[in-house]
Amino acid sequence: MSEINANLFAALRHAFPTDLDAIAIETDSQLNYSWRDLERATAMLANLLVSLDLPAGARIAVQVEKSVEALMLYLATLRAGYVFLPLNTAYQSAEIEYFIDNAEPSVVVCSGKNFGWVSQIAFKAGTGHVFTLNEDRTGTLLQRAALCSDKHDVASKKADDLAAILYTSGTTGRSKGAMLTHENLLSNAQVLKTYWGWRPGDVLVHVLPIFHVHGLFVAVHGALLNGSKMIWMGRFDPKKVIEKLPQATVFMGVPTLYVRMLTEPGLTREAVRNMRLFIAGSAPLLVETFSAWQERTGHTILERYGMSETVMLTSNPYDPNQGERRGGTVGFPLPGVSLRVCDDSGQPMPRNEIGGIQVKGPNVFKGYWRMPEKTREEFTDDGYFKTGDVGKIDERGYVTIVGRSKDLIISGGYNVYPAEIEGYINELPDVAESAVVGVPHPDFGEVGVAVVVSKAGSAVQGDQILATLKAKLANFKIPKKCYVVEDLPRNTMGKVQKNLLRQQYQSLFSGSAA
Ligand code: MLC
Ligand code: AMP
Repeated sequence: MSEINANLFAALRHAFPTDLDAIAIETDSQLNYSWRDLERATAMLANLLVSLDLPAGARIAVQVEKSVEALMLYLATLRAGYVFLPLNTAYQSAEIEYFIDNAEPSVVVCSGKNFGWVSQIAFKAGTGHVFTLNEDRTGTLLQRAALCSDKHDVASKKADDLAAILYTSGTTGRSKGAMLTHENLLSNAQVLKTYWGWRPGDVLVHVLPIFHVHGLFVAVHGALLNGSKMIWMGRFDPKKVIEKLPQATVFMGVPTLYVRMLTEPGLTREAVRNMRLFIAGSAPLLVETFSAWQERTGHTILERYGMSETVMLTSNPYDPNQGERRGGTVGFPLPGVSLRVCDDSGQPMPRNEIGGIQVKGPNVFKGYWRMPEKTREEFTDDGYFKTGDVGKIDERGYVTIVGRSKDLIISGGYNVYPAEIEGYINELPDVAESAVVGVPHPDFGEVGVAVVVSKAGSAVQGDQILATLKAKLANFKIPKKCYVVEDLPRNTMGKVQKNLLRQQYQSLFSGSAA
């Protein structure tokens, strides 16, 4: 009996509509891509990868601006059976060097403007091939792929084979690569297709970056598995999104996108008349935003919760028969996901009591890349993954996230780990020590503030520290303010009391009372 090919691409390809000449992707620069274009271009790119004679399980690391061709490269990597490693375009050389050294990709694809420094890092790390891919469809990747055949048999994969590695920063030490399998991604996409009621005729407005779970997996797989057209935007512009909404039915965004769209007078009931579903996630959606959206548009945002290691875990119901969408909650565990709330000793907590969220299911990742110890630490003996999120489950089964045990700031949907930023600040010659805390922000939800103690005799200013950091780190990680102080508040054990700093700076941007 021949085994079924568990390659995620095979399932996505199977869902292409019969009419391959129909439009699959329409871009904001007026380019249309048919399903046949997707089929042919992913075959050519897959054939290019195959021609490189890469080892099994080879990683293809990609740091390029958002484009349909970048999406095709993702799909081609799956198709050829290799492992996709997307990298945030904001990452700078020290960050990229770490990822490349750690993941040892066989292929690196970068923007032409970064080829000099990226290729230097890659070749030093032993990468065999560095290609370029630019937003305007130029670069060596497409030049080489153009010479390849447009026929390709989808590589055979087992459910447990790796499809992607997503780096997530750590509370201590360096980033960890979450290893996601074909089964993790496909099972989650299939569950969401049913749970969110994807139907014929749906059209998705795609505005998120495609180097994280939200834009790359949740949004893209959702549309492709439904054979749905995507209206593809290179970057988020609230006015342009609102203009496109009448031609769409589904929108996905981080809370900041909803906050920004609400500032637009063009967001009216008329503009959303054809919309079926607005989905939010990646960061807490304020009840205030949830209610304002409901009032303005008549639509109730569906909030869901997930993470790089697990793809999607919970969702507010789509079907009103299953319950209403409740602002401030992330809904119910998705079908197939077991979710429990435990105390510090690992004992499950009664309903409504707050504890650590642990999860299990076919969507939960295989482990951290080359970090068996770290992987073991993050799983319980009975196989639950400790999310690091703190929450509760109410008597009706709705999950609410109330905080995080991990020291993490989520800013505009991007994760920023204070430990990483403090590490960079503490390395500066004028700095004795530092603490970075998250404070409320009206646009980004939360942003970092750095509090620094300088070395004796130094007159270093906060702005100078931020300027130095800017040259080293991704821009979204840069604290929005930096204060130089005499000393940091400590408890009797000598531990910095970040809660006091958070309180002190709480109203810096929000204007709310401390
Ligand atoms: C940009 N800036 C940010 C920022 N984004 N600062 C803090 N947090 C952010 N998220 C800063 C830049 O550093 C820059 O500062 C200034 O804002 C303008 O930069 P920009 O690039 O022009 O910003 P903009 O295009 O407006 O981007 C904002 C945004 C973007 C909200 C559109 O951040 C975004 O796309 N966020 C989505 C992230 C996402 O997809 N998350 C999903 C993760 S998956 P300066 O000083 O340099 O001018 C996940 C799992 C799950 O979490 O459950 O989904
Ligand atoms: P990432 O590592 O980038 O995948 O981020 C995952 C983290 O984002 C989770 O562990 C949560 O802390 C947070 N997150 C995702 N969705 C939500 C949500 N709807 N509400 C609150 N936090 C969320």
